[in-house]
Amino acid sequence: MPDLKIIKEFPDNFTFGVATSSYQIEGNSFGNSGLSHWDHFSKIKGNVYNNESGKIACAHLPNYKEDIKLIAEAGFSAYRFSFSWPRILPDGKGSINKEGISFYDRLIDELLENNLKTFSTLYHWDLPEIFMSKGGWKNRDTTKWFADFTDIIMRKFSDRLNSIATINEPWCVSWLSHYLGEHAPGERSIESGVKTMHMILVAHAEAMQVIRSHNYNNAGIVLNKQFVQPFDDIPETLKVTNLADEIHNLWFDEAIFNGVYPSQTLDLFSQYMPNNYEKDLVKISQPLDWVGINYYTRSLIKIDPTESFLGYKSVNGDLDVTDMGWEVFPKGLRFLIERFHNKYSKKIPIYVTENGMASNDVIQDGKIKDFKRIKFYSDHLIECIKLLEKDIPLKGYFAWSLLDNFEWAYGYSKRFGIVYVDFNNLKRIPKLSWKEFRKHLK
Ligand code: GCO
Repeated sequence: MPDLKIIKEFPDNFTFGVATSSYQIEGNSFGNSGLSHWDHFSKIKGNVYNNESGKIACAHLPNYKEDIKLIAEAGFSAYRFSFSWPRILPDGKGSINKEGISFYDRLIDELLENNLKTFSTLYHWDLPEIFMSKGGWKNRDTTKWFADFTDIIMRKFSDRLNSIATINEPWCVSWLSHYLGEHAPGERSIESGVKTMHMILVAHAEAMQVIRSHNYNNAGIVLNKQFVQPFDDIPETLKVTNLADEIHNLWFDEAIFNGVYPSQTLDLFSQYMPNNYEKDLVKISQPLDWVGINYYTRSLIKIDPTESFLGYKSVNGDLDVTDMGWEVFPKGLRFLIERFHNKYSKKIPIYVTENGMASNDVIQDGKIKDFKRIKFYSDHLIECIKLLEKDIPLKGYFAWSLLDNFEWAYGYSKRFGIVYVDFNNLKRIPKLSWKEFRKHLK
């Protein structure tokens, strides 16, 4: 039987938490929220499984106390959540929705009362719908509006936030959403993809400047990393594997920590880059207090002549896959963090801000026996221990996710939670993985 005994090997000051995001759990129809571009995207047939949306999601708004109890009872010491921009500013800017402010006020107070550290994110993909007609993240003005939104968060909440992340997963916000078209706004254009690969980092920089103007000093960014390996060893494959590594990983690392973009990708992107992008790199590379790494899987990179722009596609090898079809490769987590640590800042604290798996969970005799998930967590935590043994400043680990929730284009068909949600009646039922965390965290 898999277990999470490994937890006992972590130092006492290591932070164990769970993560969620606003649009995936809150329920956008509650609390007078404005619409997000995900509300728009999910209305268009074919974008989201079963035409589902985040309208109700886990109805976290009316149930947040129960959800926080589940975090505290399992023994976690931190909760990673995000602020919904349209919930606070239904028109993206201008007048504030009091109910939105009141919700986060109560949420944060409830977390603190339960001795949970508040790890917040400013942007986990819920762009106010109203900005879509203005070009969304392609428009530099959006980065300024994001700075204004950041200022509101800082004024209202920063004294109660243990940690602030600017952007969650810039690769997903840009490439996945504007070139691959899989996420809102669903664009499939090279120009949009490239533009947003830069603009989202400008947004990060603008937000950081606002955060610093409030003398706040525990701020960072959350990067999703993909472990890429060549499908075969012909030179052309090695070349495109480096390109994939740059687009997924090094584009962001190099810009944020070295103030440059990696050359192979920049050559390919250059004709689409915004004017004077070099100037922005100065503020994009301002110092951070920590970095968050989200890790799920590896990809094998294979030459694909039908992909005329990049020339490759990602394929699976022969490893076990999760319900998302993603290969399980725990070593990749260690490799990516170690490489990051050696290449960039040796001192910057690192958090695993997301790690987890989807499985096709079912209730049997009132129980959800998600043994595969327990093993997944255990195998990845073993890699974290190895990092600590090398004195790498890994400070915490957040399981994705507290609840089964709105898994973006997959709707409610993919279950990532350590707590099962019955989407017919919104009842929460802790899975065995939740119980296993509780057993070893308490
Ligand atoms: C992410 C996403 C989550 C997803 C998770 C599983 O930050 O990648 O933030 O929202 O649900 O990654 O796909």
